Amino acid sequence: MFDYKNIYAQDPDVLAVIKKETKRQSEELELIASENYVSRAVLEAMATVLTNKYSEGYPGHRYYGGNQIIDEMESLAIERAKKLFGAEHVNVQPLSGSPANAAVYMAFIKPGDKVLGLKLDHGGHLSHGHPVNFSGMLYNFTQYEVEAQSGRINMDKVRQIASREKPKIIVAGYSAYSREIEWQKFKEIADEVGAFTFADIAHTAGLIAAGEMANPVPLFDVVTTTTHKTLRGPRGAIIMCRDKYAKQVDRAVFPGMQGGPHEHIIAAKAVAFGENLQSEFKQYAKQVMANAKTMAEEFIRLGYPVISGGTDNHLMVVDMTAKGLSGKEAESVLDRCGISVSRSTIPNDPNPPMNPSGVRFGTPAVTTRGLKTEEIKKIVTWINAGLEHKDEIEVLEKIREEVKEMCLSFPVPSI
Ligand code: DSN
Repeated sequence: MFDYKNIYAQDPDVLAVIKKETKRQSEELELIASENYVSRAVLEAMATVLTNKYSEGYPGHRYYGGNQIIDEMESLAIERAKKLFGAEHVNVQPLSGSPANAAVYMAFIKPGDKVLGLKLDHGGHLSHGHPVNFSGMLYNFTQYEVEAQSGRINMDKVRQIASREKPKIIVAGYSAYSREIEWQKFKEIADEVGAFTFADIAHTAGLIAAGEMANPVPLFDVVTTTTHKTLRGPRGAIIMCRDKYAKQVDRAVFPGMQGGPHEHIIAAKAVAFGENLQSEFKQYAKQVMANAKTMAEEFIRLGYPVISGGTDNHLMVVDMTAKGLSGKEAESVLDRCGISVSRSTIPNDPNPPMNPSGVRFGTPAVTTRGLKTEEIKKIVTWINAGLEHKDEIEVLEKIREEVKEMCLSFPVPSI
C-alpha cells in the first residue's frame, strides 16, 4: 500500500517532496511538544476510500444517501472515545482544535458574552481569547495569568477574577503549561459564579487517557482535544460533553461550523483510540512523562531556567535569555543540529511572539521512537553544546551527525 508506485508514476514532483520529509523525520529529532508519529495502522486508515464519501449529519441522520457503512465507522470512533475518557457524549467530527473550540463557544454562549481564559504568553492557546483570533474578536475575554515567581496558576486569583467578571465560560487546559491543572477547583469557582466549565486538553489528552494525569471529563461541562498530539492519532479533534449538551454541541459542529466530516480521518481516529485503550499505551504515557522530567532536570542542572521549575506532564518552557539567546535564535541553531523545537513566549515576555524569549520542549515524539533516560540526557547535552557553540559550523555539523546516528538506531515505527 505504501510503495508509492502510483504517485511515482503520476506525480514524481509530489513524491519527491514526500520522500524528503520522510527522510527528515527519520533522521532528525522531534522535540516539538505538540507533535508525534502515528502508527502504520493510523496512516493506512487515512489513506482509504472513506475520503470519497459525503456524510453531513450524524449516524442515523445524514443528509446524503449511502451512509450506512460510514455510520458504522463513526459510531465505532464515538464508542471508543467514550470508553477512553469516560465521556457521556462525543462528537468526532471537528477538523482540528481551533474549529472544535469555536464550536464550543458557539454551542454555549453568544458573541459578546464574557469568557475567562489563560493568556497566550502565559501558556494559553490563541483560541482562548487572543485578540488576533476569532475567540478574542467575537467574545469578551478576560485573561488570567500564571504567577511571575512560581510560573503556576494561582487559583485564588482565578477565583477573584471570576467573581469580579462573572464569565459565562471558564476555560482551562493549555498549550505551554507544564503543571497539573486543578480541575476540581476550576469547577468549584465556575459553580460559584454560574459559569460553564470548558477544558481544552489537546496537549495532555494521551496522558489523561492513560490515567497518568487527572481527567476533567467526568467533572467539566465540555472538553475538547486534538487527536494528533499525545493521543498519537491523525490530525483532527473531538468534543466531549454531558448528554444534556449533546444536541447543542452537535448542532454547533454541523451545521454551525462545518460541512462534510472527513470520514477517513474519523476512521484513523478510531484506530488511534483502539491503540490508546491498550496497556502498551499506558507504558508509553508513563515514559513520556519520565522523559520530560529527566529533560527538565538536565536543563536545570546545566543552568537553563525552566518555567515553574520543572514539569508534571510532557513539556517544559525554557527561558533562553539566561544564556544570551532568543527563542528564535535557539530554534534556528537547533534546526542546524537536526533537532526541531518551537520558540515560545515566557510569562510576561518582554519580547514579541515572533521572537520570544523561550523555547518549548516536549517528549511525546522521541518517546514514540523508544528513547529513554540515557538518550534524553544525551539530547540535552547536544542542545547545550549546540547553543554554546552556535557560530561554529563544524560543532553543529558534528552534533547533526550524532543526532542522525541516534535516530537511525531508534527508527520512527511508521517509517
Ligand atoms: N499549535 C499547537 C501547539 O503547538 O501547541 C496548538 O494548537
